[in-house]
Amino acid sequence: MTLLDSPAPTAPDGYRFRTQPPVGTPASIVDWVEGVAARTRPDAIVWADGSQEEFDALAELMVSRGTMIRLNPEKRPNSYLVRSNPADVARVESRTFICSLQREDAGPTNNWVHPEQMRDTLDGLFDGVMQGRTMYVIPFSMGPIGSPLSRYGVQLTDSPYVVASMRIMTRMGERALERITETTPWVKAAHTVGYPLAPGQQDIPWPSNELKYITHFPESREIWSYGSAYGGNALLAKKSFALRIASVLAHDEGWLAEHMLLIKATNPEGKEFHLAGAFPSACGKTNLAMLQPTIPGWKVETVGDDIAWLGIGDDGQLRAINPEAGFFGVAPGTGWSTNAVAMETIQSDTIFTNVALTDDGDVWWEGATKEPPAHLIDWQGNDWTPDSGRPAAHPNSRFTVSAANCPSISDDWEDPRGVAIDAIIFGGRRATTVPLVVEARDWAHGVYLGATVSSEATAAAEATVGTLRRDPFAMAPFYGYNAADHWKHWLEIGRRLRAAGGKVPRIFQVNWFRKDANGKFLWPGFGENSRVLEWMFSRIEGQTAAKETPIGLVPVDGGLNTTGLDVSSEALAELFRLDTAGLLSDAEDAAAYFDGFGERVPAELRTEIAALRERLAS
Ligand code: O2Y
Ligand code: MN
Repeated sequence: MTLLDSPAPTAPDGYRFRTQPPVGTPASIVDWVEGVAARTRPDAIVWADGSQEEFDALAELMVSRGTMIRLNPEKRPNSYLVRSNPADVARVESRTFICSLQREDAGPTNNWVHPEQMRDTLDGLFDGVMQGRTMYVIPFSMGPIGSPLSRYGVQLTDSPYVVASMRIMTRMGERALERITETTPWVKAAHTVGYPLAPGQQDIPWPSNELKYITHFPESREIWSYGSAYGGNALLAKKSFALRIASVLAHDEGWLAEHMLLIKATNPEGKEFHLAGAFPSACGKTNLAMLQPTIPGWKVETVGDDIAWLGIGDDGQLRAINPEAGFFGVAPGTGWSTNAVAMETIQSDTIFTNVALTDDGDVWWEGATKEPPAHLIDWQGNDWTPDSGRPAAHPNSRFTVSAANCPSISDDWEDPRGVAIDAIIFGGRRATTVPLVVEARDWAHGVYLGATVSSEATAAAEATVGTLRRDPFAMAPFYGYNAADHWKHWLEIGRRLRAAGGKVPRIFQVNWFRKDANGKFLWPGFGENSRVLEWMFSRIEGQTAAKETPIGLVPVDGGLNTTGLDVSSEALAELFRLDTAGLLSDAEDAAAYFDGFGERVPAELRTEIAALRERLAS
């Protein structure tokens, strides 16, 4: 098929999708679209323009196919519920591949297949895979349109759900395409649900394939995804582009693509601080991104909830943008008492995936309210009551919503220059050993803290819940290259920041999840985490002394603001107790983890471990 004979797909209400490339579309894009169409043989091609009318027509189409349920407009205006195939509910790390020319360039955190071998496999899988379907062309910008820090991509997909989600998660369509000229670099991202339709074959609400491949070609900056329509597997702008491919671009071009939230905190005197924070999946990242401080006079606003691109600005400062335009947040656990900002954000204009449906056409999930409704339709479409003995919503069920809907969105969240970063934090989920907060001794120590992030697994990752895994920089599932080279890159960025003469961000480690001997959390978390932010910013301002310990700087006695806090002095002491044996064993575990990266581990990080062990031993 050529683009010129692409028929118009049927759309409800007489809406006419755009079936031809807009005038001025670079030939490189048209040629690529033609090439993929020739291989995948869709029935039609649609050039997504990103308009509200197009979104509404797609939603209508999906409602008519049973893919989407329109929620009660009085309860949840312009919002939809989607139920995925129960075998397609999360990112699949075991099926995610980095296909660099050299295995060592992918490193031990990644599945690796030689690009030629993977291309052979994909050739077979993509042959005719879009028959009976429409292929949508989605030009998109990661980052505010026109920002020098933004980058561009074009995703092809046969999933209207992906198109609708990409409209929320990115700046896509006409406004992005206008920015791509013949000389603009752009990333190729091809996606299929892997479920072609024979002539006359009835479609199903969530087409997907048991076999899945989420593949990345770092040298040619390409992404090919097969078999899943869910989240990170299918919305290729997010983890695949903004982290895996962007981490390679960033390494080559001298910036950072990180799995980090971005917030602005304002103190009672009106001074603003910007913070970037890396947290493994399911470590309270969205809650921190939307934190409501409990301490008087403080304000926290959201710049980004998941990904940050950071570079050294003309002013010598580390500056960051949120490359995304929306949130793809975990629903369970999000409630008025835990994250009221998120609850307000998703009152309208939201796509919910795999949550439960209430009898009055609204949505519910575990933690949305204290008491569950007496009856629901669960995420698989079955009747559910509180005594059903199973969750009503899938643990990895999601809301997809525009960041602009967020009441705590910061006025500078789309600043094309990025926000100037004052502090970087590395979080994890550790029941023991890791204190509530530690300030790094210097940049290299901070990089060590980043490289040794660890967390106990939860639902978003494919691991047994509770097992500990090292998750350097919270990037383990998202590296597009060898993680050890990333640590080296961070050390280099530190050197360049010092040379640039701007302020060098301070680095901190936090752990909200330490437990007592009875398994009870020692720290209340949520809004009370503002106390930890307050301590960090008073450190940056030089207003608070800190206590030197073998693992870094911690608050002096009374240094953390505990006024009005319901935490016993014993619990506070335990939150900062240095368990020397545990810390030594942790350092040994980190050294063994580094050994898996062989010679690529920067010497500075080996030195950090040796110095840490020495300090702990003495
Ligand atoms: O399961 C998925 O496909 C989504 S995973 C995800 C989504 C939003 C933000 N972060 C994550 C993550 O796993 O880090
Ligand atoms: Mn994430």
